[in-house]
Amino acid sequence: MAEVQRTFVAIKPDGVQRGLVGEIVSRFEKRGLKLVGMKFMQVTKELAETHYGEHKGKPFFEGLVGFITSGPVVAMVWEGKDAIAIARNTIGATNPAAAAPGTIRGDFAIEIGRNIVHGSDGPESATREIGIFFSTGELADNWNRTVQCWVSE
Ligand code: D4T
Repeated sequence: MAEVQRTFVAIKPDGVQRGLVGEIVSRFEKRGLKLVGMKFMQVTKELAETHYGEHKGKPFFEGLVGFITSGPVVAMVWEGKDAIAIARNTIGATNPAAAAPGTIRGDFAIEIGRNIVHGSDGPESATREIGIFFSTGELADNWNRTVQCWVSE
């Protein structure tokens, strides 16, 4: 039986600027995940450097921090069975040039520095990223998604 997980997903500044917020949120809703957190926010340099800490020192790090702080993002937490892998395969490969059609990146992006959405890559990063972006009180998990019985057995 798959484990119920939470994952952190963010629509990056390019996704917001391109008017793709509704489209992207809709894909996670339609897939069957439950929304437990969402906010429209400006990422500070400090938050960006913490979030992308594993990439510090890499050649693309400064550009990545500059990009993610260049405009507002939509930060979200989605919950469901195997939510981390499901969100990742809804998003598609990191490099949109290699992302399958039907995935968000495969449908809306063409290069890695403008890949419009982020999704946690494992349970540890999901916990870490949710903790960086949300306080406990900002998560609204005391609701039943009534269609859930039609999504999961
Ligand atoms: P994010 O974190 O944005 O969801 O991307 P991934 O989890 O799919 O991929 P990642 O951590 O390896 O990369 C983080 C972020 O850095 C950008 N990037 C990455 C880049 O601009 N150039 C590069 O060469 C790489 C490897 C894209 C995503």
